[in-house]
Amino acid sequence: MLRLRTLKALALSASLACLPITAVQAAQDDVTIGFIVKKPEQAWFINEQQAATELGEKNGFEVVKLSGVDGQEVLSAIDNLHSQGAQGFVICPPDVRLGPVIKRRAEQYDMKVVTVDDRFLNSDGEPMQDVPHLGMSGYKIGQQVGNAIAKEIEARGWNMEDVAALRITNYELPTAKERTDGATDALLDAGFNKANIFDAPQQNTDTSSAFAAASPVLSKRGNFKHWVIYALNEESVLGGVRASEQYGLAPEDVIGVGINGSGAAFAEFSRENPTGFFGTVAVSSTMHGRDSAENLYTWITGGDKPPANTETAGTLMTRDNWQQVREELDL
Ligand code: FCA
Repeated sequence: MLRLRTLKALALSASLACLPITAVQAAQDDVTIGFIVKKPEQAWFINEQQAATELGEKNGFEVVKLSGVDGQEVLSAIDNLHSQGAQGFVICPPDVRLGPVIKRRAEQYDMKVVTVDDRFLNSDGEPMQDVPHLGMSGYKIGQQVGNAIAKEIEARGWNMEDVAALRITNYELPTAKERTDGATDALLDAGFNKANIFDAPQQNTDTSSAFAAASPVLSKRGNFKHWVIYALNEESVLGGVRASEQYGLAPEDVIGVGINGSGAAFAEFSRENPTGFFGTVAVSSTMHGRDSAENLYTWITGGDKPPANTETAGTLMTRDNWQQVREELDL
């Protein structure tokens, strides 16, 4: 690999004569960064890593894609990056409370670190302001979810008072809480009955943990005919929708709205018949992957430290417009 990189550097320097000074310096720096994600099998994270890799190919730096499903795997991923000569990494951590440990390990190796999606917490449970972060504006995107659900309740002519909400929660993760809080507030503002909101706390941020959390809640509240479902992401809403199907609810009695706009949603919208998964607030995972990697690369090559917190916005994607939104968001 080293030889390949040297060749790449030579080829680059041969074609650098006409580029501005900064580009010349950056290319000669021979930069390698890591991109560590908590759920490497999920389409959202695959796309982020892919976008970072493509940016690296374009700008002449190397991106090493790594999995960090728990603290131990993250620490060995950092060791691995150090042995490859990496100068820093982007990470979506498996547990935000690992922030101080991850930062310390990075500092030992003189590596720079930025977070994407899930922001590190310090030992007081506060966001670590000194680690640059890029992620969703959780509360606002949550409100979009709540508004989309309220609008669809109206479109279906349901009586708001008789509708139950399956709120799949993950209060360990601040961005998750912000998202479900935003959705709840928007629903309450639209006249939803607070007493009809039932919590299904999930242990993780994936479909199977949401399914496991949702099933008992549905069985316990069998008196409701109409259900709405929301959670921190579409993978979890899909878990809730699958549980509603297993419980015997018809798709027309369920309105699930997720967040992300990744391959999981595309697969659902591509099914021949509509399911209870009505929509998702799509955010560009391409942009998250690309911009976080670019921020880090700029910082490593002598540019400014990225801002403490960059918040991104979303667009509602449904069965009707998903292909168009997908294109707009470069997904
Ligand atoms: C969290 C969720 C992901 C995605 C990301 C932006 O990490 O688990 O599904 O929504 O935030």
